[in-house]
Amino acid sequence: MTASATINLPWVESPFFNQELKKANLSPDLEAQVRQYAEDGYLIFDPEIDESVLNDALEQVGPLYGKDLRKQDAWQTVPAVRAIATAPKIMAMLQLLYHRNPIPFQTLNFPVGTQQRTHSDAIHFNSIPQRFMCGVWVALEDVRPDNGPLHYYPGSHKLPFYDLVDMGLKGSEAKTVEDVYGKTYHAYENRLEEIIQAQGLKKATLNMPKGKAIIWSANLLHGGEKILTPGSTRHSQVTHYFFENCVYYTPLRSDATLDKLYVRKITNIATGQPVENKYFDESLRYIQEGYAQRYAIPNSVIKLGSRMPPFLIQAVKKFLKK
Ligand SMILES: O=C(O)CCC(=O)C(=O)O
Repeated sequence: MTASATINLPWVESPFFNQELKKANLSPDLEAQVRQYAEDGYLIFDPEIDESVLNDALEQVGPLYGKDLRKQDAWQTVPAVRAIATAPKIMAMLQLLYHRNPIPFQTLNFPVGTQQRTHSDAIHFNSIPQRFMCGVWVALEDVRPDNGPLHYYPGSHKLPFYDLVDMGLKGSEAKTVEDVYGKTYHAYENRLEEIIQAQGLKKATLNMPKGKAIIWSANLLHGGEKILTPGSTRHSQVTHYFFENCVYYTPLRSDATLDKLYVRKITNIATGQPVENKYFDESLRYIQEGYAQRYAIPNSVIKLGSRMPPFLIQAVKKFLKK
């Protein structure tokens, strides 16, 4: 369900948000939370995850890091990571904030602060219609000013989504993953820093006790602060969510305006099932992850079709739509 028949955006990002909120009839607490998310682009809350689940995630992901300082998709083997990604309070809050079913599709676990430069997640993961994406970051230990807290720019989600083309960068040019996350991404980070300075945006940092969570919206600018105490840990888990009934793609590898869309094939962590890319409720059957190529009827079959009786053509069309 979208916020209004005239806008195809999450209701918290819609020009009709104030009217919609009045009609929503929420309790004062929930109303304040939804309003804060709409205005600031983030929400800090208690997802009420059992301490034993947090500890299991912390302990069981530990050996999986190897030499790396992050572990992607540990949910596949560690039930506690999956339990955090699908925690009922988180899922319910996301359902309320987006009015669509949330789809957790990627987990990242970190043993230390990431010191990541400021970015918008929408450059990594975007949806059509846009902004149906968010991140939920859960502290697996207390976060202090010295162990690399998260930083974010309240209200920055209201900036336009600066796609690569807006930054003078060409997404489909990068040929290798190294090019994408090296050359292209660094140029993006540099240009975003200039935008932040030019706009005079104010940064906030997040010192947070173990177990608390922050939801950030797709376009909220955020990153990781410097680690001031060398060797300190800062265990955390980020889960990225899309929402149902969208096309999912990677802007960092796309020139979307030129029909060069790098589509994602995602798995719903909650069900373990693949999720269909959909455009206005119609399933788009992409062949594989990568530049959009949909299953199409080959020319030879079209030629053959001209000699087929109409009932057979209808039957084939019906079959292809399945
Ligand atoms: O945990 C952090 O320091 C930053 C994480 C982050 O920026 C992200 O996952 O998008």
